[in-house]
Amino acid sequence: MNEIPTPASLTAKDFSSDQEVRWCPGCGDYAILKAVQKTLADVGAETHKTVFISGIGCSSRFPYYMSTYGFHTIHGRAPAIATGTRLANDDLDIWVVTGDGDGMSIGGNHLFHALRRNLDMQILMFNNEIYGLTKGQFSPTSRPGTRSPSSPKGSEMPAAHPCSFALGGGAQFVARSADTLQKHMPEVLKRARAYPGTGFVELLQNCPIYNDGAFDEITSKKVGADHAIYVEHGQPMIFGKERDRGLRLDPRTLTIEVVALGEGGASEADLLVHDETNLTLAGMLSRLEGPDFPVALGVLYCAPAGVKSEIDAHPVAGFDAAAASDAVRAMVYGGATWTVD
Ligand SMILES: Cc1ncc(C[n+]2csc(CCOP(=O)(O)OP(=O)(O)O)c2C)c(N)n1
Ligand code: SF4
Ligand SMILES: [Mg+2]
Repeated sequence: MNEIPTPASLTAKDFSSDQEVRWCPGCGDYAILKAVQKTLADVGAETHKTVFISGIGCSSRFPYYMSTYGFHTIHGRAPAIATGTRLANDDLDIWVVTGDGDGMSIGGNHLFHALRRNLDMQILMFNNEIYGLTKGQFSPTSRPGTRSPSSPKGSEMPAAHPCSFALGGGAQFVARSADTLQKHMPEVLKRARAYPGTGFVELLQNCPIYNDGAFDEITSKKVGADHAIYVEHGQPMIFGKERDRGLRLDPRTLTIEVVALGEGGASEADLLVHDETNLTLAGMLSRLEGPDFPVALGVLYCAPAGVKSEIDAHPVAGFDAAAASDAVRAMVYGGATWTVD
């Protein structure tokens, strides 16, 4: 049991638990853990008012390493537990941690409906494009051709895109960052936390054991600027180490194209300007990928605040959260339990 420090003194370290971290050396999960702990300290979060709820996977071990409340639940079901938690306690800051397998395979249906409901919580999807915990099988987000124990000749399936999936489910806040982006990630996480609904964040995460280097081009200090575009509301879409390329909309085909800036090329005035309230634009950005396009990082979509959650819009008549939690407590401690030694 960890001590509960007073909020005024909380640092990133105070959000770290006393549990031994069991991720492999070099796993991107460490960097995400660090960024989340920093985010919570920065925003003045309180350990006893924060809960991390996960499914199953390497990523889903996350709650053990936080000195907050936590549930390590069952495969793909974290959104259901988080929904119940939200209904029972309006005061908690709720974070769901899921993986590309947990959230997009077995938990796809649950995740989809959680996004539709838009209850106030953050959902972080650690996307390493592989099933890490079960020794490296290809996942729904694995790129075609991925060789793995379950696809020895290379996966033939098209890759699913978590941010596109989230937008399709009606998510009101959708963003993307990556494990090594220690300045970018906390800012994105803060935006998700501040959003008064479900903040969905895809975090590109390196698995050095089973899918090493999947995002090297995007996160590399040397070439990352050529393979990623950091979108910012109200700013023209420029990228490249020399900031010499941009994204332009071809109005005839309604597609995004990469253009060179400067002499003989396009000018800044020709470029798309990011509008994070534009759902159509967010959909296009969510699908950009290499080698022809940079991957979009940042807040892709943030619906104008005031969109009501399903619960706000359709309150459950007569729902009594206290009575419901008493009933659950009575069931859990009601006799048919056992002790595991
Ligand atoms: C009902 C059920 N089916 C299958 C499994 C096996 N299983 C455990 S974790 C996992 C996939 C995890 O992948 P992901 O969510 O991407 O997490 P990662 O380990 O990559 O972080 C699977 C298939 C399980 N534990 N329970
Ligand atoms: S298998 Fe991959 S995702 Fe899992 S802990 Fe090891 S490096 Fe991280
Ligand atoms: Mg995974």
